[in-house]
Amino acid sequence: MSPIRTERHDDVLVIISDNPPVNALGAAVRQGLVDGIDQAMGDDSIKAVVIRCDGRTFFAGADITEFGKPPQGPGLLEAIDRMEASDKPVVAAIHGTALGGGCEVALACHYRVAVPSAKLGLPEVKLGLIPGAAGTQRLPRVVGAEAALPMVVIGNPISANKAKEIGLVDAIVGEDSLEADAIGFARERIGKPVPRASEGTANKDGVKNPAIFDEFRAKNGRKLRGFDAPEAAIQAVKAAGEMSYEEGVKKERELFTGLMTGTQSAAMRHYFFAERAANKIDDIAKDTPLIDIKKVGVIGAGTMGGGISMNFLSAGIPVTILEMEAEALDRGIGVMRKNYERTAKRGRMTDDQVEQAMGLLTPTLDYADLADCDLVIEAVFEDMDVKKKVFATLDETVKQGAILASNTSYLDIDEIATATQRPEAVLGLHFFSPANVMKLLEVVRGEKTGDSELATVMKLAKRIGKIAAVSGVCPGFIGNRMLSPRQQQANALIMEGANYWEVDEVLLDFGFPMGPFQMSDLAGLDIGWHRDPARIESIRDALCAMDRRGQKTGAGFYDYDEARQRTPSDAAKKVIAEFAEKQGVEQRDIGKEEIKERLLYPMVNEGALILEEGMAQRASDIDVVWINGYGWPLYTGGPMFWADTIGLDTVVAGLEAHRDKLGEDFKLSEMLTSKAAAGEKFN
Ligand code: 3H9
Repeated sequence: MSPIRTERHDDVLVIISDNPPVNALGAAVRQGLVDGIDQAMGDDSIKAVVIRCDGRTFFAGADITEFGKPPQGPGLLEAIDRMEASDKPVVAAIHGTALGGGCEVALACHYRVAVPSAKLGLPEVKLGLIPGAAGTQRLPRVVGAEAALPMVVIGNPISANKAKEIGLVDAIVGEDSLEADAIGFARERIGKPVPRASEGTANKDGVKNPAIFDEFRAKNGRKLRGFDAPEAAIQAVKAAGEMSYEEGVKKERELFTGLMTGTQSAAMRHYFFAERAANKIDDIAKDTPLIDIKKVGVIGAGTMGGGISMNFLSAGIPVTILEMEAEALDRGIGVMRKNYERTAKRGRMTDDQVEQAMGLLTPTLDYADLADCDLVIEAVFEDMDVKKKVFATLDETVKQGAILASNTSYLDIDEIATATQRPEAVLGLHFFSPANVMKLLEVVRGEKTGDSELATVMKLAKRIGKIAAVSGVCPGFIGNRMLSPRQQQANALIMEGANYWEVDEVLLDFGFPMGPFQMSDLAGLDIGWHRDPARIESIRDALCAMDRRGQKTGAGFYDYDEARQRTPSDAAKKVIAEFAEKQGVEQRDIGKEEIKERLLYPMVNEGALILEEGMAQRASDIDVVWINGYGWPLYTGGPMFWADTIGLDTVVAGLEAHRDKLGEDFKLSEMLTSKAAAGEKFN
């Protein structure tokens, strides 16, 4: 049965798509649209057309699962060009999200009406693409190049009201009367000449002021670094002003096809599905009952506890926050308020919303106040004894049925659970700092963690805007466990003579936002330092002894100027060489290729070990963790997808070549070697 049906309302034909969950524009939908338009064109008694969708949203885009497969049925552009060609007015009636191909459908309609809650956008760039059904050519002709640029190049959707403001939407209609209002709107346009987006001239703003393209590049350069699609998107929007519509569409097609066949888009499409898969737990029944989370307790009002609390407050969930001392409690709450106020100052929150969020916060010094919480998260000092004491107290005070979570980044959740009489209630919720900003939530599943508890936190993660991935209990879980061999190799490499700034550069060039030595300088080299300048057991000790303690002292591995710009330091390089000599390590020249292989291949190997041990459900979960928690570049698809791209045999050969440098504890993953030998991939 076709997902498209039509309904007559006197002289107006309503074409309706019912293709759950998001009305993606697959082959059957495209065919149905063509048939619907043909029906309207072939029937003189039909004077106008409305296109709308059933379910939760207007078309949310092309069907991404069709990408990379042989095309079937009419192309999207062909289907929507027929709508625009019609002399009878065609109205898009938009609710939910009109995204990508869905927004292109709307643009090919002569008019667009939307409910206030609707959103419109061209997010193709987030899949490493640009719009491929004339979106880059129609949108600027309707709203101008300047307004089109952020929509096409950054890809964030805009609200219906904003769309009305820039001329993308013609009318805002009733939230509950979309169809009737759209039919009324269409009827008023019967017999009048129809406006066609392809004939619009708003794009000339980019011709009058061509500087807008370079200004846009300059303003967003950092955000777009390394990605191919945004530059193609800029070129397509620019072309809309310089070329005829037909030529512009050809140019768009060329750019689109180039991106579609490249590795970046494959990686980003992989990530799209990976993020959604990561929220699913294979061995838990879909109908597992969930625990209603109405109130959350957080233990610790430090940076972490405060940040964690803000996630819930922002989502409208009341939080009781506990500290040991009134002073620390006040300080923590002050910091939270300041963070919210800063967000408000930047226009991303209203003052009312700040008060609303802070109004949901209850400070306390008394564990008894946590008794009726449905979820308690501790964010106290990383020490097993301290954590166990906290959990024993929670076991005594918090109601049965509540979830008891630890924010530990490496401690054994199963051991923590032994401090309670209810290990099924215990799990890990590893937030990343700053916890109110970072997207990743590593959910640690203990041996005895209950299904309801686990399913509940996965659902809750979405509610608070986090991207969750499940890890089993192992030291460092997925993320930190894989960071460890990289850090170990970074340290080994500089001992062996690699320039530390080149180690950083290799990771920056790869697409990470920061290298390990920049990171150490930023964090401060004296974190956990024993403070005895005479005791030199590591490069860090040697640098701290010289008062090179990182950015805050103006020098660490690098030298820093007033503007905190870094330059490599000969002094630091000498310290490293001297320390290596003292340790009997001979230094040599090490090239960037070796640095890259030794930093990244052991991470892939560790990821494979994690899979082999069943600590991650799927390779793509590992990609989700590294992209969202550690800055692994999205356009490579994450460590496991990247390994698939370069070939697992290449990774194994590299690991074998460097094996004597990978440390005594290095263990080559059997899964990795056997997959490499069989020519298989992780994903
Ligand atoms: C495009 O349009 C190219 C054209 O310019 C050119 C063509 C020539 N296709 O996200 P959710 C699935 S590119 C296939 O959890 P939400 C999704 O995998 C496209 N499947 O829901 C999930 O499946 P499952 C441009 C899709 O309510 C289920 O639907 N458009 C697609 O949190 C529910 O999704 C986009 O990039 C799709 N297009 O969010 C928009 N979209 O249940 C992509 C979703 O098996 N989509 N699925 O895991 C989204 O941003 C969100 O899905 C949306 C809903 C905001 C719509």
